[in-house]
Amino acid sequence: MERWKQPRDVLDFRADGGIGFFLIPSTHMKPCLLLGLGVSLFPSALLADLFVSNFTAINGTAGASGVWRNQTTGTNLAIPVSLGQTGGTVKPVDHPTQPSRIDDSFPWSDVPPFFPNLFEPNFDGDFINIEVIGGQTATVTLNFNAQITNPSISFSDVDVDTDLTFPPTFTITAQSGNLARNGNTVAPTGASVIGLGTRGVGSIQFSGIYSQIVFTFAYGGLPTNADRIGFVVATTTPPGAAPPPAVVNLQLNGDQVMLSWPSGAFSEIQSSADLSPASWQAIPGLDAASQTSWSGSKATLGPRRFFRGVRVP
Ligand SMILES: [Ca+2]
Ligand SMILES: [Ca+2]
Ligand SMILES: [Ca+2]
Repeated sequence: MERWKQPRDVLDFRADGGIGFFLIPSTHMKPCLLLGLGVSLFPSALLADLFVSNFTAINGTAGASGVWRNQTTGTNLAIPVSLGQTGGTVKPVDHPTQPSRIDDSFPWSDVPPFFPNLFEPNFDGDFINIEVIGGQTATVTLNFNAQITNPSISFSDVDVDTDLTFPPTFTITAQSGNLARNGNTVAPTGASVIGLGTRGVGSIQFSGIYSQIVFTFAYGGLPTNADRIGFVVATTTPPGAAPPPAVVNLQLNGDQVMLSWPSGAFSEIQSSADLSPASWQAIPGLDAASQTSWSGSKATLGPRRFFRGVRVP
């Protein structure tokens, strides 16, 4: 049943040794988009359980943490969810006028004129309230610690001067409410919603399997102003076990150092003579995304060399 609660968010109504070759654990520098599935507009899954991000703690101004929750059965899962951000401020739960909500009380519910598709899904959940000063941009990362199929993210209270941008590897299939999309950038249309005026409210549907959602929150207002937005993530597919991270294998064969890795696991294989972060460089001439092996001579590589696989946007 759709409920006629207003998603009214008063938060913004204020003014607003020796010779050796080493492998380093591979790093994933971009969200793991593992698989693309063709799915159309906001599928109605009336019989499926709803799984949502359930935050249980605000960790200073930089982030929040919690677990996945089966909203249908009211059961928390033993799968952590974490949120980190740079460039903005996560508001505390005890802020007198602009709190984050982690007590599952925020009504992500439809109101006219966007009934019945302002938010999808509709449920009482959390509202992680992130503030960005005019002219600044925050980068928000949600780590799922699981494979999440076809997630949606719902937003409330997005200023008309705010852009929300997702990486080009993310596949967005739909948006609801008064949100409009240009490529992977979402912004309010300016159409009015009861209780919120022209501020953006609605959900964004992704297709595919994601272990992470990343977006930038850029507020183009004056530096004396700030925008605050809240959001929550949901899916109707049970969170799947996260796959083990891909690794680069190393073998020595005479003078040859031989590397191999799973097809498509990395966009670059990097090497370095030491572990200083600035020293890593992609192996020249190697397209790691389409190739699965590489070899080089120890004589050329020098007395010590480290290797790692990396995914970059
Ligand atoms: Ca919660
Ligand atoms: Ca709805
Ligand atoms: Ca706002």
